[in-house]
Amino acid sequence: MLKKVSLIGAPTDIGAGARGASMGPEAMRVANLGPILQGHGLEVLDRGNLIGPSNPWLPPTNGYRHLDEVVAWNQLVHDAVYTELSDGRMPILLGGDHCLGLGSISAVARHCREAGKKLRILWLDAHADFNTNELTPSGNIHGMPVACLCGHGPKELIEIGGQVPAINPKWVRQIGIRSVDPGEKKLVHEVGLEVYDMRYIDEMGMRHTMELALATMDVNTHLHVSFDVDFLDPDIAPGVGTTIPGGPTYREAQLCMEMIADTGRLASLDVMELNPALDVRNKTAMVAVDLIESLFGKSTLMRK
Ligand code: HAR
Ligand code: MN
Ligand code: MN
Ligand code: MN
Repeated sequence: MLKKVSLIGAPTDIGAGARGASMGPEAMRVANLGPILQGHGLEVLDRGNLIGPSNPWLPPTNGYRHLDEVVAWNQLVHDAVYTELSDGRMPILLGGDHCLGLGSISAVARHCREAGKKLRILWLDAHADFNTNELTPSGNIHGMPVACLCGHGPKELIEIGGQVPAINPKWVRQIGIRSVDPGEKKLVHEVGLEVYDMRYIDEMGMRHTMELALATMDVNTHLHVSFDVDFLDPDIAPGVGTTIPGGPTYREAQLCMEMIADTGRLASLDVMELNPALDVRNKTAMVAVDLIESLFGKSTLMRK
């Protein structure tokens, strides 16, 4: 069966602490994402870019920076992702900062609810993105989407998917985490999020980590991957707004993607936080495209 995918550009840095993620979608296109996926036998439609409010670059109010604009962008993303899923196509959201994971995953959760599918979410990130307006050190909403999805956040945001909470924290596995704020860490423990942090990956290895993170999936599972490019070690991925040292190497990241591909359950994807203003000759975009190829089954394996 021909797999149909749709690229959705969301050119905004509305939830971020640095400008530039708004250029992410175009950098992914320049790195040839569409044609490369076609080369792997996928039918690729580029839906172009969503058009939302510009970034007024204001300080936070009530612990949120640009809340109204973040709501507007997430509503646009929700509707676009939901439309593709309803059409039987796999949405690939090209961010844009990670606040948009809320719009994307709330749409995926709605689709799964209606289709009677079991949802699993892999959150690949250096950060837990589980802040609230009271816990956040910055007010930047890209540090809050997982909390919002789990029902901790402002009404306008948490209601976007039509049900509060949009997801159960038990559906989430976070991988690569190495920067969590003190209050955020407490809340992550309270809700019982399954987190494979870098210490775990260092000690147990990526293979064992992914075996656990991908367990409990079955033929009825919709697997969503939310790939924050700052998941990767800054040595291979400098083009992000919030680099944190000590991330997965190129080989570890490849194995992670290959093991996801092996499940055959990938059904939606976000590629977030790519910041071309901070990149070096688009190399982070090229690494991201290379890893996405692995996610769709490119393999360096010799064995049959
Ligand atoms: N935890 C910090 C904050 O909330 C930094 C969040 C950075 N988030 C991202 N996305 N880059 O993962 O301000
Ligand atoms: Mn479906
Ligand atoms: Mn993130
Ligand atoms: Mn991050």
